[in-house]
Amino acid sequence: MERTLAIIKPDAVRRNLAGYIIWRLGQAGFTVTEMRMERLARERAREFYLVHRNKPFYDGLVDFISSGPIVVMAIEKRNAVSDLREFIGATDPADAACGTIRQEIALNIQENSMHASDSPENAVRELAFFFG
Ligand code: 3AN
Repeated sequence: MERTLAIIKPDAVRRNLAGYIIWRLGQAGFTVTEMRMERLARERAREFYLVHRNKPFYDGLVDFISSGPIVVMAIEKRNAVSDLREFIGATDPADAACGTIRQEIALNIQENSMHASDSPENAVRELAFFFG
């Protein structure tokens, strides 16, 4: 079993899609072992996305992720990291494969509905960030 971090982003929570996403996760064989709704303070958001601090979209990303409640989840499955990345789809919903969450519900490259850790190392770091 592998663990990873998933976040339902503000655009999806705002549109009342959190329950649907959690249901889809269960159907796809992911187990949610911890879950919490919270609103990220800007400083926490800056820290979470620190790897992107030099990107042109950094400030917009921090504003967006702290703009409303998010749902943070610890997810468990065999190959959880890569399987969850596949489940959510490409960053830009225009490029996301059919049947992925982002293809189905994301609004644009920024408001893209879900986050998932992109490597086992980042999963460990991000799980510690939210769940200690
Ligand atoms: P992913 O979430 O697919 O791992 P990253 O790590 O490249 O994508 O980017 C982190 C987040 O930054 C994305 N989920 C998205 O919200 C935002 N982002 C990435 N690229 C852009 C962009 N070109 N314009 C605006 N926001 C972006």
